Amino acid sequence: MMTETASSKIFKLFQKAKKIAIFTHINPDPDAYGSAFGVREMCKDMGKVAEVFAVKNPESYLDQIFPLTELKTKFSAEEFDMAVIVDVNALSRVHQSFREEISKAKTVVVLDHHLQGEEFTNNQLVDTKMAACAQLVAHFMLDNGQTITPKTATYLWAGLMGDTDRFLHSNLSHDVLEIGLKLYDAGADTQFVYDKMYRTNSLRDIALQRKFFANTKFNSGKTAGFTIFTQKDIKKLGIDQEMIKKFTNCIVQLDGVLASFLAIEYEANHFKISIRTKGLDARSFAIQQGGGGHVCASGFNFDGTKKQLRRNAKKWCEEILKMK
Ligand SMILES: [Mn+2]
Repeated sequence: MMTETASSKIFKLFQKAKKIAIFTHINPDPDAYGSAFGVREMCKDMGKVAEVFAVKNPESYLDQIFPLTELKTKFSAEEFDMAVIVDVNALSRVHQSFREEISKAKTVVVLDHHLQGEEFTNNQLVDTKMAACAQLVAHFMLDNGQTITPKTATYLWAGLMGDTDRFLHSNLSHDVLEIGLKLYDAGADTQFVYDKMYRTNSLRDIALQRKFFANTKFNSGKTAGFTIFTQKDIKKLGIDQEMIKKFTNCIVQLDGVLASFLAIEYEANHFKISIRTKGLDARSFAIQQGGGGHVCASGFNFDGTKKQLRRNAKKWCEEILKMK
């Protein structure tokens, strides 16, 4: 639990600033956007000028939940009093086009729930016990006497659902449910979020899911699986990376499967690997590979060809099963 003093100290910075720029990590997910737009709404309700800066991925369900047409892409530090970075605690994971200007910002604040970070600002509110950054933002608002409007509650709910996958992951806690209840009571449009995130399966989604299983290789015991999506696959399906991530959990959810890897090629020979596990320490494994994350959901990067990736993947499937 965050200390009261850290929270109120950071909140004072929000009170002082008039124009606030909000950032998040590259390839934003529901928690990234949910936290960013949640903070934006809080700032607006406080009478501030606030903008979210991000480079969005191609059209996906995220465009239907969040007002992504309002995203700003050109940031100039001198036009703002403060830069707030949510759901990421490393400047290297913020889009490259913003980094230089962020380093010139008068005040930088980080609101996050990841363990690994770079010390680039003292104004950090980081709590790794939070399942989602949106959960931390909700606490931040409530602890500092801010009313969560239905609009803000909906954004934060989407973030909370994204990072817990509707209370599915082992990051579920009393506090997650309590904050969920508070967002519900604050008027979060839970059905709207569920419809956009989980209930809308297009024919393209079904084709993608079929391709997902077709692209998955299992170890001999069928206890670990590995799925690769190359840029070629992605182009052929007419989709974007974010749409694939919707199915990240589908392999580990299979009976008997304890671990799954999903590799998505973002640039030529640059893959992002997502690990999902049941009762195995995915986080330690990811850290060994230079990545990070949570115990049951984590990730790392891999640079190399698909062939090299395949070879490594076989090894990873065996190694992760030992991560008890
Ligand atoms: Mn998050």
